[in-house]
Amino acid sequence: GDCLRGRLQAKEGKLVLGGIFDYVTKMVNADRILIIACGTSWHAGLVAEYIFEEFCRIPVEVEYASEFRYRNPIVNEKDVVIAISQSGETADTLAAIELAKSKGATIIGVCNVVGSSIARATHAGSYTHAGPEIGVASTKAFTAQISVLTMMALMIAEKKGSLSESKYRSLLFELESVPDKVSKALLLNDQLEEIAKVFKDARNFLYLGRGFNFPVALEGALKLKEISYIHAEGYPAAEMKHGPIALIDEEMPVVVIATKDSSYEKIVSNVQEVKARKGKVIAVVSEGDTEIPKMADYVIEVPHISDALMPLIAVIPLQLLSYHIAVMRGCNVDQPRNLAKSVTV
Ligand code: F1P
Repeated sequence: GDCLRGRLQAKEGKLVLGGIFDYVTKMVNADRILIIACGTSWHAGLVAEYIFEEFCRIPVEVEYASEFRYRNPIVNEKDVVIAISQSGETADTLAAIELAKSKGATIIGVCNVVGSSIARATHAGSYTHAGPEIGVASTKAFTAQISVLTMMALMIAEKKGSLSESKYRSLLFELESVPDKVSKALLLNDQLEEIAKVFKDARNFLYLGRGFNFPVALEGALKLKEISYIHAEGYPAAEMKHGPIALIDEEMPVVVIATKDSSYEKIVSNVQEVKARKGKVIAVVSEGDTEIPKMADYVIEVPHISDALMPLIAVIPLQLLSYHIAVMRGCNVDQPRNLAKSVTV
């Protein structure tokens, strides 16, 4: 039927498929993948863009459903649309799905709530099974969405032959190490509470990241805005020189996601640029890094993992930082003002 069925699982080194199995060929042969979502789910979609293009070599576009639904987009029956939603009830995402469907696209859903409106509106897909989000702001849904989307990309890449067998296997192997690494990242809690004490009265924050970590910078900024009401902006670090650099002075905390990957040397120079303007750098680095810790004011070490999987780990300290700042400012982290769990209008 027209609902989400089954789920993806890594079992004995192979991906076992549920409901999206019927659509694998369609996904493998897609001219492009269009991702639609809102808020945190949109950030998970941006991570997925990088992952799908890297692993599957299929062009990907990511759009805010809230924008897509009101314009006249070019969509056709060769498009595969992935709709991402924690609640499965977001009205903008639902309307965007209906629009894409009316133009003949195949809709794959990534939802958390079983039997939700979005799940029912899609042709097939996968549930994230992250459990209920107690608070309004999405946290574990983000990591669950990225995990599912990564497995989808691996499945397509395997069928397409766009990844070498050894790369495919090593990524699957690394995916299995994620729960342990997330547990380790959660042990950073006390350190983040201390950093939160220093910055709880800041009026603005800047978040920077490159590559797979750029959407993490956006998500870190969104989490801070949503639950602590501090103005925050996320930027690709390379874009800093095109504008946001003007904001940096000794009053500006700059969270830099600077884990070891192919763009590491570039992010080192971004940190230098911030320090040269006396910004306060809070750096998220890979365990054992020695270069950035020499320059940063505060250093948060996370376990190392391949760059494509780093968003799953790097977002944890940013969520904890927002949480502690919000609590210290007396904000209700579970029910932030003006926000609804499901935005149904
Ligand atoms: C999208 C979203 C959430 C945000 C807030 C408002 O929801 O923007 O990311 O935290 O709850 O809605 P969803 O479509 O993922 O349920």
